[in-house]
Amino acid sequence: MAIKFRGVDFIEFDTLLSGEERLVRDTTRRFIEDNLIPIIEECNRAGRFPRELVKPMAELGFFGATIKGYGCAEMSNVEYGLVMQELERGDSGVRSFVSVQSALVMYPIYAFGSEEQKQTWLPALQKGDKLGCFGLTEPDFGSNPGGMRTRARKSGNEYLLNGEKMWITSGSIADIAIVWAKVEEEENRIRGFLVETDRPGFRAEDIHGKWSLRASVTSSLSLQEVRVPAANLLPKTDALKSPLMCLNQARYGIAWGAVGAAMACYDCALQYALFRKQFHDQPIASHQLVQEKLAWMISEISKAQLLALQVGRLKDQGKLGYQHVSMAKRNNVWMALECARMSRDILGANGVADEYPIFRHMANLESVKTYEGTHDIHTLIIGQNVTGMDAF
Ligand code: TGC
Ligand code: FAD
Repeated sequence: MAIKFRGVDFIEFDTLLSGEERLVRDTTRRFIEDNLIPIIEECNRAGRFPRELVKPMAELGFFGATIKGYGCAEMSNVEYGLVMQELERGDSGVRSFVSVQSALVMYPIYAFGSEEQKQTWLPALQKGDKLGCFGLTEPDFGSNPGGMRTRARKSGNEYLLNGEKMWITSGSIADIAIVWAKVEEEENRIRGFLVETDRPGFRAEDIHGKWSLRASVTSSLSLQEVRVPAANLLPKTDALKSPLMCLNQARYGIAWGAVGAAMACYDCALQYALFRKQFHDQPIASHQLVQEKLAWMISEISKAQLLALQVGRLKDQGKLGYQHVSMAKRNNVWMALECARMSRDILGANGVADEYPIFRHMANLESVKTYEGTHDIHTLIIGQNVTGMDAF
């Protein structure tokens, strides 16, 4: 049974959006319907990133969409959020790719880079001519990136970088890596570096055997005496706060993206329940317990839409705190994962087959729950904000 996505709007959410916002959302939805949905199950089976979509996505302005100038689309944050929602309705791995390129590579260059660095990299990254990755996590430091071991040592007019990064999205396909390292000459203060991936001593190796985000490239990075010019230091980076500021951008996109994954699962489960008959020749949608699941999902999706929109409006007004982003990422990813599990249940045995998108979304969302700050780390960020007490 072919299931087409019809959008999910129980509470007239669309009336809260401007015409321009709806246009951006609908354009992205069509792009995903026409270009990603037909190939995503094959990509997922093969563990293949659909690289052929990079250029078309660049042309639609998805990369660095909220950046002013440098050829970027200059979308509002709400428009960008709606793009992320539609991308993740297709697949979390493709949304991840765009998140990394935009929020974790272009944003730090824009926010912390010199004018020369911006001119060199932003237009090329926007066009998809160059791809980027973001190296913060290390084998022994995930939730606690402040403990990182990667070091930069000044040597004349260069820095020498040494260290290992782990679980890096787009690592082996990147032309440029944003690498976070402690600078020995600055009392081990964390700074960001632009590292061209063809420099001697830089190696990226893919992590295989993932059950999740199979359409996304995930790699480990090794840096051994990698020399970069001093001009590759991102000059305005200053301690752990700088990479955490990048994470806010990406977490914001995930809060919207998760709504898209939940919508995909709910819509598929609803259509299936209306069509599948069990007992007395009645559709399973007529049973109370199935309706309870559908009612839970549509309620939670509606609340998550409102949370994402409010966070987006605050961001557009310059009033967003990182605790707000944590709440939206934590709630919406949890909600999406619960929707995926309930939807899988409604499909019975068919729920485990990749003829339907649900299991893929469910497996993807397990990573989304972990990366960009685990669910529990966001609990602690919110807890710290409301109590003033650090429980990390
Ligand atoms: P802590 O002492 O709390 O904070 C250090 C300074 O930073 C400030 N701060 C933030 N600033 C901006 N945005 C945030 N989100 C911030 N969180 C904290 C803080 O106020 C402080 O400022 P100041 O002026 O007092 O110095 O730092 P901590 O070492 O105790 O760590 C706090 C903690 C645990 C919340 C943080 O380390 C954390 O968020 N850990 C999670 C790590 C994480 O999310 N890693 C993600 C890696 S990238 C990734 O997963 C990409 S996935 C691909 C995709 O997106 O699709
Ligand atoms: P850990 O930090 O070891 O946590 C393990 C468990 O312990 C979790 O349940 C956690 O919540 C819990 N825990 C940890 N500390 C505490 C505490 N103080 N109190 C209570 N519970 C705690 N990183 C990048 O830098 N760049 C990327 O592009 C990137 N892409 C990724 C792509 C994928 C597919 C995945 C899976 C991860 C990616 N990551 C990336 C890494 C990701 O950010 C980390 O996995 C994440 O931050 C968690 O770190 P960890 O896996 O080391 O888990």
